[in-house]
Amino acid sequence: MRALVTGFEAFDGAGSNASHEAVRRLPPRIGALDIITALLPTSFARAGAVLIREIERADPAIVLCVGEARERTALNIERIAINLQDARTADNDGAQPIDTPIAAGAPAAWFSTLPVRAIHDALSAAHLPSTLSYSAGTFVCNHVFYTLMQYEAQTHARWRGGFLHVPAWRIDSALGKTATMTLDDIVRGLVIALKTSARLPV
Ligand code: PCA
Repeated sequence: MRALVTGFEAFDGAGSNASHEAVRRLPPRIGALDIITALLPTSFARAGAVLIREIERADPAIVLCVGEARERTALNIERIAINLQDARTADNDGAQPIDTPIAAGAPAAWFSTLPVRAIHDALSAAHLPSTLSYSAGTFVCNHVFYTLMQYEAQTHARWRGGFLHVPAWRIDSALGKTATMTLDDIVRGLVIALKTSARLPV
């Protein structure tokens, strides 16, 4: 059984992205689960196509997309992706869509198909800060999450997918943000989320 786990490029002037740093530290194998990782561009125009190409290549049972939410202080298990782009800053291509749908005429929202409650419970049992989140924002992460879930529905996929936002992991003086979790704990959280999704013992 394979899991595809994606992180994002740094964006908005930051030197790194906690999602990429955590994803690239995952072991190649977790129990019976082979871990395949990929880096997505922080780009409204390009990220979705890269994600779909990686899914087709990996033929996974689980797809977990991971992004950084600097202002958040816990692992945020995203429940719902919405059909809206409303960027407060430009993406890495300089694009800044405001008040536009991701896919005109498509459903307003899609739910994660990962076992979000079980992941939350498993993270809490491991004493990691975790919350069920009802908004992945309206920037590139939500765009990728929506694209993932719409692709799953349209292709009647056998895999299950979802999105997790992680906090920033180190003080970035240019942005004035303070890390609230260590990178080791973020990686530990991803491993627990993947084990729970694959129904492996945590
Ligand atoms: N976070 C951004 C996009 C890339 C990332 O890591 C977001 O929350 O939309």
